[in-house]
Amino acid sequence: MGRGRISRGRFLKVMGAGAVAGSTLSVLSCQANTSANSGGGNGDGGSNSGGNKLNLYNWSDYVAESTLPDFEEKTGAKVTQDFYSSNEELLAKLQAGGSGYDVIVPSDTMVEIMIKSDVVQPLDKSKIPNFENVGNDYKGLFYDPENEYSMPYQWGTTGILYNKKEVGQIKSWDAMWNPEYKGKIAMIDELPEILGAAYMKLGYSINNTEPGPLEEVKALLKEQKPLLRGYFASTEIRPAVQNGDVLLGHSYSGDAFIALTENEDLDYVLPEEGALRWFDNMCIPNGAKNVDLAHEFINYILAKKSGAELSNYTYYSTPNEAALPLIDDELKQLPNYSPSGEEYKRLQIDRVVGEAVRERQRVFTEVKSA
Ligand code: N2P
Repeated sequence: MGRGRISRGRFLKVMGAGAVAGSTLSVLSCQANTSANSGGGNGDGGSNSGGNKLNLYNWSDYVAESTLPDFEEKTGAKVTQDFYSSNEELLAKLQAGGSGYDVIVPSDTMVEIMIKSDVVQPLDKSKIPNFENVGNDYKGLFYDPENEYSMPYQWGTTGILYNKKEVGQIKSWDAMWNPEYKGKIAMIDELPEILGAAYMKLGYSINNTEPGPLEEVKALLKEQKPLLRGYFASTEIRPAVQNGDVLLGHSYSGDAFIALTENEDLDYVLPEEGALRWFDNMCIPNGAKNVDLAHEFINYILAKKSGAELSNYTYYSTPNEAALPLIDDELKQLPNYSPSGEEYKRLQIDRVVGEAVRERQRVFTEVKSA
C-alpha cells in the first residue's frame, strides 16, 4: 500500500475485527473547524505574515499524512491548516475579507462563483510546471476554461454509504425518504448536495432552475426532514455509518471507500436516478500573504509522487495522470472508484450560479428552519 492508508487485512489484525466503530455524531461534531497541525493556523496571518508560512484552508481529512510534513521538509516552510465543511462556508469566509489564506480548495462551480466575485487571483502558470501531469479530462473544465485561476486537486462522487446487511441492497434515492429508517438517515449539510438529491429523486436535472420543480424540491425536503438524524459535515457521516448510529449516509466517495475497506457489510451506491460528480481545485485567494509559496504548494500537489500519496490516503480520485500508475490497485478495484458505462452516464455536475443559487439558498434556509 506504499504510503497510503493501512490495508484492510492489516487493519483488522491491528485493531481486531469489529473495532472499527468511531464515536457518535454529537461527539464528532466537536471536531469541526479546529486548527490542525503544528502551529494552530488561525488563517489570519498570525505573527509570521508572509515569510515562509503557508496557510491552507481545506476540507477536513483531505490531505495524506505525508502531504504537509513532506512539503515542510522540502521547502523549510511551515504549513498550518484550517478546515471548512462546505463551499458556502469557504465563500463566506473569503467575502468577509482578510482571511489571510494562501491556498483554498473550492469545488468546480464554486471556482466560477469565486472568479466572478473577485475573491481569487490569477495563477502564474510558469511556476506550476507540474500542470503537465494533469490528464486532459481535467484541464480547461467549464468553470475555468483556461485554468487561469485553478488547478485540479481531486475529484469524486456523492452517493449513499449504507449498511447492506441491515437494509438490503438499495438502488434509489427513495431509501433516504423511507420512514422505516426514521432517525437513521443522515444528509451532508451542503446546499448543492441536498437540493441535488431531491432534484434527482424527482427525475429532474440538478441544474433545473424553473420555479415549479424548486417548489417540489422544497416540499420533498420538508417531507424528509423529520426522518433525518440530521444534516452533518461530510466527515461525520462515515464513522456514524460504521458504528451503526446511521444506516443510510449521504456520502462523498472517498469517505465511503474508506468505510468499505474496513467493513464488508457496507456498500456505496450511485443511485439510479443520478448522482453528483464534483471536481475540487486549488486556488489562491486575493489577499494571500505568500503567493510564491502558494504556487510552490500547488506545484508540489501536482507532482507524481505527492499526488499519488494524496489520493492513496484520502481514497478520492486523482486528476493527475502521471500519478495514476502509483495509485494502489486495491483502490482502483473498488466498485465505482472509476465509474464507467451506465454509472458514468448517470453522474451530474452542479452548474448553478447567480440568482438561481440565491433562490436555492432561500429554499434551503426555509427547509432547515422548518
Ligand atoms: C473531504 C471532502 C471532499 C470534498 N473530506 C468534497 N467536495
